Parts: sequence; C-alpha cells; structure tokens
Amino acid sequence: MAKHRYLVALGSNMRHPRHGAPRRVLAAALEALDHGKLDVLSASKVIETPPLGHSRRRYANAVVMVRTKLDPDALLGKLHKIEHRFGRRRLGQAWGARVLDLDIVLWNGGAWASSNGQGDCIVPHPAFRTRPFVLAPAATIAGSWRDPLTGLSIYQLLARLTKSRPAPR
Ligand code: A4P
Ligand code: MG
Repeated sequence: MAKHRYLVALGSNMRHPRHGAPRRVLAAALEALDHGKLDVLSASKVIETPPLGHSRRRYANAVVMVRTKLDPDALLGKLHKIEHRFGRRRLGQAWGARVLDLDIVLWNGGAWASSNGQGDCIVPHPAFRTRPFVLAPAATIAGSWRDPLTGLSIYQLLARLTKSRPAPR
C-alpha cells in the first residue's frame, strides 16, 4: 500500500502533570507521533500564540509532516488515541482549554470528507486557511504545499492572511 504524506497541527494550552508546560507537551507529542505506523519527516519549531476564541491561556503550536500508510479516517482515529493518552477528554465544549489538540491540516491525496459514528473527518481542515498559528509554522516546513481547494500554497495563504490584518502597533 502506498504511503501518504500529511501535515498535522499540534496545539496545547494546558499543563500536563508529567510533561509540564504546553511547549513540553508538544515535544512529548512529537515523540508519540514518530512511532509505529507513523514517521515524522519534519517538524516546525514550537511557537507561542495568543488564544483564538474564548480560552484565556496562551497556546503552544507546531506543525509536523508525517508519512504513513493510514488513510485520513485511520490517522484521525490514531490522533484521537494519542490525545486521549495525554489526558484530553472531550467535554462538549468546542475550543475549550486542552492539553493536546492534533488536527489533520492537509494530505497529499487532495480533498477528503467522511463521517461515521465517532464524528467527521474533513481534509483540508476547514479552518486552517485563516489560522496564523497553523500557517506560520507550516510555512517553515512545507511552504510550497498547495491547498487543493484554492490552489494557493501555504506561503500564499499566509501572505494573504498577514496582508488582511492591520499591522500590530
Ligand atoms: N474533525 C473533522 N476534520 C478534522 C481534521 N481534519 N482534523 C472533527 C481534526 N479533527 C477533525 O475536533 C472536533 C471534531 O472535528 C472532531 O470530532 C473531529 O472528528 P476536536 O479536536 O474534538 O475539538 P476542537 O479541537 O475543539 O475543535 P476544532 O475544530 O479542531 O478546533 P480547532 O480548530 O483545533 O481550534 N488558538 C491558538 N492560538 N492556537 C490553537 O491551537 N485552537 C483552537 C481550537 C482554538 N484557538 C486556538 C487554537
Ligand atoms: Mg481538534
């Protein structure tokens, strides 16, 4: 079976009892991702970002490129298991504070959408084009990767986002 490539976004804004601060949670998550059926090919630096949404805590964010035979459904199932191992419990509050969030941003198979009893899986991630905390680290490892829906590269999506915001004072 052919191997696929994925961009996976990592986020954390809560301490983990053993790993510690969000930045260290992401370092441990990276090790967990580079295991078994998954190979981490490259990883961005971890950046600290202001929260988008109602949570007040700052986030640590990063993006990794992963190679695996798993299709998006199977990979998302695996990512949910890793989140669970890190203590993530889905309490019904979207965008709540979380010890670890793992989202599939893009894969090299184009667009994917599926739904089962566990939830849906949509790739490209529907919100990644407007998220600096995804696009900025993604640009450092996969800037020329093109979004199959808009045809724009990650560099171009990031430039578009930066231009549409007023410069910080
Ligand atoms: N789902 C569908 N497609 C995907 C995909 N491509 N990757 C479904 C991951 N999940 C996908 O996700 C909700 C549902 O999306 C799941 O059932 C899954 O099957 P979730 O992880 O349970 O909940 P969530 O993380 O609260 O929702 P979501 O939409 O993933 O939130 P986001 O987009 O991750 O936003 N601010 C900063 N600075 N940094 C952050 O990382 N993150 C969020 C959460 C808000 N503000 C932030 C950050
Ligand atoms: Mg998520």
